[in-house]
Amino acid sequence: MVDQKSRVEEIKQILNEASYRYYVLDCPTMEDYEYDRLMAELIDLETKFPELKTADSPTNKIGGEVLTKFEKVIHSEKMMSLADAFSFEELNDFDQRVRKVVPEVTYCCELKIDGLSVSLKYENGLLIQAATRGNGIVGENITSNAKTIRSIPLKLNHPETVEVRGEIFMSKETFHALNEERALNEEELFANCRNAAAGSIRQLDSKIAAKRNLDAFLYYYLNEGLPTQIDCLKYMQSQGLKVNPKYRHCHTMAEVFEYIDEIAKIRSSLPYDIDGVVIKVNEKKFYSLIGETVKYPKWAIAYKFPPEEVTTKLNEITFQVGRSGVITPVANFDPVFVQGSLVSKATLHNEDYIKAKDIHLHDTIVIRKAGDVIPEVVRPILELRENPCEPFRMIEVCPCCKQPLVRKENEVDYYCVNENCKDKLVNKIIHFASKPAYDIDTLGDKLVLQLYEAGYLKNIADVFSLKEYDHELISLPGLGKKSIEHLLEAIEQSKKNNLNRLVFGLGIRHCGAKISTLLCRHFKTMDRLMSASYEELSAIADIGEIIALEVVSYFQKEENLLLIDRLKQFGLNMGYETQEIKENFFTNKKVVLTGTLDSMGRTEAKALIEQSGGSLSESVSKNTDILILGANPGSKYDKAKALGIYIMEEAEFLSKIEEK
Ligand code: 1X8
Repeated sequence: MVDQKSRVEEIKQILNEASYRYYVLDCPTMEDYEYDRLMAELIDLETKFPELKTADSPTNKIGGEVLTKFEKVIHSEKMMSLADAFSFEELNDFDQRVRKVVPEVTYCCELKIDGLSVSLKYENGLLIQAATRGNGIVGENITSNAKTIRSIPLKLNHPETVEVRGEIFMSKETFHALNEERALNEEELFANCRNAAAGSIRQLDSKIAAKRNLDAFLYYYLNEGLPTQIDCLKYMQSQGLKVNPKYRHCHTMAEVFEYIDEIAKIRSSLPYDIDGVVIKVNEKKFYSLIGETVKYPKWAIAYKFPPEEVTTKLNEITFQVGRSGVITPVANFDPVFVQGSLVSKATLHNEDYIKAKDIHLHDTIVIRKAGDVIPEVVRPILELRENPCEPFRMIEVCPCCKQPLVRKENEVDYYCVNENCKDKLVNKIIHFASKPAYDIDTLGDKLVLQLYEAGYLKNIADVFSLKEYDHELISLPGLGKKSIEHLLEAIEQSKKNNLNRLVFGLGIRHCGAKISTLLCRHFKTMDRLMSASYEELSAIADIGEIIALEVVSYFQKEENLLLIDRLKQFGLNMGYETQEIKENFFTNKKVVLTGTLDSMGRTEAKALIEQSGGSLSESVSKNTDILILGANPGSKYDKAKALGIYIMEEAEFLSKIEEK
């Protein structure tokens, strides 16, 4: 036993040292097979003698714990976000604000890693807890997953009780490999490194998280005692914590700008994604003097790089036919990576847009992500245009049914006005079945197209006659007995839907989900809505003349009346029921929301509170009953705390709504 104990200690030390050299210092000193062999021996010894397994054993890095959910963790100190700056001018403003308080500061500049923030707690040198940022006040306990990250030491070099904070991320290489594997398995791809890292750290099975090869850089050291940020970074390194080496001590803004310019040049060649540079006052003694807002410290700022622009070749402009018949030109280009994801198409909106940007076929074009998500064509590079060809010409016939297109007066869009155009009909049915409309989730886009092509679906009402063909449907490729049963059951169930879903699903022009609900709340039944006059409609708050005209004209058309008649015969709910509100937690309560919620937007939260008999107000006062706390809360949080108002987090809000 004594022998085994010393052997375990020996292997642990060798493996931990090897890991540190490999993952923290980026300087491997041991062959993989040697590492694996020692690891296997250690697993074997720990299985035979479980009492020899310790918290810092490298076998923890393999994962093993499977959770049912992540527990909440209240951060001992709020995890703040950073104020953003998008120009050097804004950085100069920051510098002036700082120097007004303390003229003699220097700055520590670091890379801003595009991952997810983490807090690590070490007790007497042992990692005891890892938590996500969450809303800054409450995060999730991700200890078992964080322990599998090989650059996060389970034990510090010198025993100490301390909290450190940093960023968990996935390298570009790991991200591409993971997506390749997912593509092979026909799994949904991650859009970028950050999403892949976030998805991996939220795995309940730590063995899966362990395989994702996550990494981490640490950048905050929450112990007092070290006078500067640079000292903290150096000390963290000496403790075995992984610190990004590209930090720099800058004494003037000119030096800061030089640093930013240098980083911008090497950004794309870094093995991980960064989205900017963090500039922190270096001298920690000034932090309390400079202070903080409720959201972020005033002694630090994040300079965000302008959106990454890449060039590619425009190969083709194709055209899509929307459910209203609107024709949308789409740029098809050589696939390129933009801000971490591969794109090959972008909307060109309409003819005017293409002409204004002077985009020609086969141009070299500049692409970027608008709002960081949707790719857009910024401009063509005119200097690279080869043998100038004809400028873009809009098509004159529908790409689907070949009928002539119509450009309506005062509109930029062209329309296919053929009511029997296949793409139009298919897209109408897809819209009807979609989640925000009639929400028949088993009836997805591909199935709608398949059922249309097989002759079973021509319009919305045909969805409800599918059950008459159940025996025939089974013979369609890819459809089994079970899936048909599920589909037909979901269709039957959907008939109980409230009227607002049907009205939205009809696809009346300008009637989105919100307007449809407004109309139904007012008229209560389909019959009353159908017979509403233009005057009645336009008298409703938020219903303008254009919408009123569209509604009246929709219900004047013979084919629409026939469609609704058929839907009635199929037994669809034609009424809008507002449930009697049962007395519940929110009844007559004045609620305020601060920050953003993960699961819904403000409008939806408002609707839920109102449906529960409560009301949502903008600001906190002594009359406020409840504050709902979202991510990045504002000053409302501090005010509510000071007034002793009941504060609930998103999880509690959701469970209270559920209870109701
Ligand atoms: C966020 C980040 C910080 C740093 C790097 N990457 C981030 N994403 C850094 O300080 N080097 S600081 C920070 C924050 O305070 N929210």
